[in-house]
Amino acid sequence: MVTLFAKRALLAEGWVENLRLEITGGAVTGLTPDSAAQPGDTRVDTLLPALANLHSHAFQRAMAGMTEYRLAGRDSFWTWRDLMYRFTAHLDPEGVEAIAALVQMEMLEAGYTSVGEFHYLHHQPDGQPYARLAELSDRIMAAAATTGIGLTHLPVLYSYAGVGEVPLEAGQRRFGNNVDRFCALVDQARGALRDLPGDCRIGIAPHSLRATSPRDLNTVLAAHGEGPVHIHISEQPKEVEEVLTGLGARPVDWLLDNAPVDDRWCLIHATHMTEAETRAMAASGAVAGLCPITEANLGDGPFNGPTYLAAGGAFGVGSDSNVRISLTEELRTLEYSQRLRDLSRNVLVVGEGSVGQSLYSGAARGGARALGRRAGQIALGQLADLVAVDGTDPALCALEVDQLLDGLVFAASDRVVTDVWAAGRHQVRGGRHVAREAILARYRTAIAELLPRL
Ligand code: NGQ
Ligand code: ZN
Repeated sequence: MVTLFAKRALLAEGWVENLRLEITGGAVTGLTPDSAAQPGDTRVDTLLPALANLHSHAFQRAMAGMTEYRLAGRDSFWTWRDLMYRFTAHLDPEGVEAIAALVQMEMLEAGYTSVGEFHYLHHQPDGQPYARLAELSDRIMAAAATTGIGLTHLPVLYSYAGVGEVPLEAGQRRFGNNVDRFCALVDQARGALRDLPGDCRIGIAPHSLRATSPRDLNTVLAAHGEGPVHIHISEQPKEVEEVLTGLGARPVDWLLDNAPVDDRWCLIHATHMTEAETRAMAASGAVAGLCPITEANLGDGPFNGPTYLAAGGAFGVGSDSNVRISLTEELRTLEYSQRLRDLSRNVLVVGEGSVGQSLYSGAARGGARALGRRAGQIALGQLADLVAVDGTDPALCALEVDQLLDGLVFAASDRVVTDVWAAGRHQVRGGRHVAREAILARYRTAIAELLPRL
């Protein structure tokens, strides 16, 4: 058993002081507010439920900063995607693992304790499977074993280049599987997952309505009756047009009418929705997987937050392209996208209240649900997904306790994070990951080998 003592903590029922917390088998097994610290307790200042990072493509971390050069008249999400495809052609298994370990470490240091890895880089550059079909899933899991992050591994079904079963482009060959090979890959990955701690999970991710067909979608859903289901949806206007033309309805409308969307589901982006789609999605129980930094970086557009929250919709956040890993910035960018659109302030809260609290607690609960983790709040029986922040930091020290999350989201940087426990694994201490030097060294070596190939 591990014990912590926090000067203050945000429990499911609200803020408490002088909390002793016990962790057994990765879960919270004791909570005693108004106590005294005891010898052997790990002491922290302010303890919060840690967030899940519900959407990541780990490998894209290594191309951060390589796609911000304007080529006259032609830059868009789609030209970014071409550059990204070109980059993937040079990655080998060792590089994939080294990059994934780096980005998972950065996530932990930012205060995330789990990640939904939306994994579609499956095969060799020419499209041939590796000797072991799930080789690159193994590499993501090996990275998770190194970093201690709570992994929800989401192998991706990516079969087509567009609605109507358009054949894959050359740059997409590494992603491609038909349904049978996809199911074999998921089975292999599920086997490998047994070597990871028991909080790690597997789900499935039909990539998008562009990259799957209605029939294939049905088949994989029938074959995988439990666990998270993630899908990209309505990120770009051109995608909405393509689905409207090809399938006869807007993407969210089509999905809600043709798939059993419920609280197992996470709809990534869901940027371009009508009011009716927004309300219907909120009512479905699915989690909106919002990726505000990436959505800003790629020029996607703002989420329809006010309608969605008013309709009781669940949401969480993800770092997607991993161009930058920052939990505070992710949440702040989400709110600022709404303010800039609406020429307003304090948008993402229903009725009255703290925006920081609404964003942080909402993303904690929704993110955990999307990743199939029993987490999202500090309560008995929940996983010990915990983050400690330094309330004496200049960005926070002037604030009342009920303003702390506003300070965290709008005024602080991730440097205020001191300690992180992922299902009880104490992976960040004094703001640094416990294996930081080794992970960095391996990343630098992998990048040195990769750069001459680019
Ligand atoms: C992805 N990224 O899966 O990494 C996609 C690009 C695609 C975003 N949608 C690939 N942000 O859409 O086919
Ligand atoms: Zn994505």
